[in-house]
Amino acid sequence: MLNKIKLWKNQSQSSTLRERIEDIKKLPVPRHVAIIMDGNGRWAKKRALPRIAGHHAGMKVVRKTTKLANELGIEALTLYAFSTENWKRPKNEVEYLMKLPEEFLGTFLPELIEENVQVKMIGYKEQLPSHTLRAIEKAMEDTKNNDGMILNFALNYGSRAEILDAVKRVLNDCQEGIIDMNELNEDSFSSYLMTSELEDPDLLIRTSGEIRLSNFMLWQLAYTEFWFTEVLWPDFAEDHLIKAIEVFQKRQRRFGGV
Ligand code: V0D
Repeated sequence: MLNKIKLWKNQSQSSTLRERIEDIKKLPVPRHVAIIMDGNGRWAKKRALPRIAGHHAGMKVVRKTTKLANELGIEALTLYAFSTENWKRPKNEVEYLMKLPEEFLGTFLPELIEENVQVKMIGYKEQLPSHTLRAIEKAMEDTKNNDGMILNFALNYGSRAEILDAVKRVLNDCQEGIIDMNELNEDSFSSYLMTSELEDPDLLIRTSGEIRLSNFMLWQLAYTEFWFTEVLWPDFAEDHLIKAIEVFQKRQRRFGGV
């Protein structure tokens, strides 16, 4: 028995990525995966590079992750790209970050269209530089008829502010007689959040060894499985997303029966 287990383990470890992808696709995959892409600054520091070099490397990983998620049949991928807290960073770093959507889309939008991906965004658009917003809105427009994976960027997003705004709009709708207070429940409240068109995430991934939510999707993550890794975002590779989903599927097999 011990031998058998050992043999099986060895085989599984020597499986190619291709084989592991095919195995994952035989079982239900998480429909919505959310990722807190942390560790770009630390990655750069380790290499004595400026922080922006870490952000640029991280952007390339966004592309690779999108491609694999799409191939695995994941229906929605939400990426936390910029929080409402990130404005406190040095001005030149923020300016650089705000150019990344244009650079990303300038390079990859044709491929995303080709792959039937729909680009979406959650977060407060008002404070974004107009050049950033323009690029994102063009991408949303150019991909709005696609019906494949949703690639949802959380940009200038904060969850407590999102919930408070939802509460204010609910109160306003009550006052105006648009809804009755007694009709308000978890489902109808969800429709006031920025994620109204999305299902709640099934799996949350956070890189870089921090074990906290940092004001990300507090309402939406109530029943979500969490997977944390020490890996820094620019080092996040196919192998890590595959591992996270393998763990997710094992947990589902263990607890899904009830
Ligand atoms: C830096 C790691 C892609 C996290 C990934 C403005 C921090 C690379 C986008 C992007 C960022 C956003 C919207 C869109 C297309 C692409 C992005 C930001 C930061 C913040 F429609 N990467 N990326 N946006 N980084």
